Amino acid sequence: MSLPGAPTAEAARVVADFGQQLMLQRADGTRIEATARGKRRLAVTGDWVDWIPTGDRAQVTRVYPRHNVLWRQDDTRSKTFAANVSRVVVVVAALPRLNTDWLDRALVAAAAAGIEAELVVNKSDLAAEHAHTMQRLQPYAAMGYALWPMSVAQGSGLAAWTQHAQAHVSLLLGASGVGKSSLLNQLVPQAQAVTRALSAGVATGRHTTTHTTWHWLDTSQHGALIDSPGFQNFGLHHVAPEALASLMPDMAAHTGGCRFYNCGHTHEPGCSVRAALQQANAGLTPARYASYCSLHEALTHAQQTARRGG
Ligand SMILES: Nc1nc2c(ncn2[C@@H]2O[C@H](COP(=O)(O)OP(=O)(O)OP(=O)(O)O)[C@@H](O)[C@H]2O)c(=O)[nH]1
Ligand SMILES: [Mg+2]
Ligand SMILES: [Zn+2]
Repeated sequence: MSLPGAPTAEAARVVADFGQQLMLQRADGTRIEATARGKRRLAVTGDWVDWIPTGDRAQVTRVYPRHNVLWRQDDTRSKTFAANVSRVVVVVAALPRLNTDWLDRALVAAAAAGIEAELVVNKSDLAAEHAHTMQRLQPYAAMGYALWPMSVAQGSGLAAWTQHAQAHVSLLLGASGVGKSSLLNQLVPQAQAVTRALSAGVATGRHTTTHTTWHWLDTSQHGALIDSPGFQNFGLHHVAPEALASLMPDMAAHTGGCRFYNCGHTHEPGCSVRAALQQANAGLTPARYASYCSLHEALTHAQQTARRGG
């Protein structure tokens, strides 16, 4: 991957992010623990950084410009997931049940970051629930997202995705318990990521994975998987409501003919999106349109709150 402001030979890649502490991997493959202070704290998994030795540790002195960065932002907090990835792999599963509001937000965040997204649909061994989930995901396939049904536990459907993943730096993103770390362990057994039965996680309200970590898929170090902790609330306050329709492919397909150039597609007369809703084959489902409207309202509210100064 070529970089803007190409890193020097001594630059290192952040391969794990523990908050103040980072793990860096140098060009020769060796790893060194690093401390990030002040603004350097902004370094996250996937970043290229410059560093200086301080005893047997490193201190980050510079974070290189990023190709891309995925993050979420709510009222009070912003959370950066990872930088310089080539794919966001949204992992969903037969269980826990698919939350389409969460999914829509994840896909919008990826689009806003300019990163292609695809969906792994895990736990096909839970046949009835999986079939139902695949059915609910059909609109997403129709709007162009690749769906990868599989059972990580049983190994079915894994081979094709594994081959495809070799060419990418994939950020695994998903709710707690969908099987992100299980998938990582299948492809990179030496990762030995901790996984945990759903009931245990739900009962304690904790997520099994607590840090975002980078794992090479092979010794040639082309492809990588980035495992991340599951979470529930996907704030999108960094996305302007006016940009939202362009970040949802099934909405964007119909925005060209609106009467007003700044149509919000919620109530305006002469709206070509709402006209498309009346057509059976337009590819925009009432559920996705409702999702757009509720997101649009939430983002408008967030924008107004920010303008009023919080
Ligand atoms: N039935 C079934 N269970 C699976 C499959 N893949 C993973 N699991 C189970 O799902 C549970 C959660 O898996 P994890 O890999 O820990 O989930 P995670 O997405 O990493 O969760 P967090 O780290 O909390 O975000 C574990 O008990 C796994 O054994 C599958 O294909 N089928
Ligand atoms: Mg995990
Ligand atoms: Zn419109």
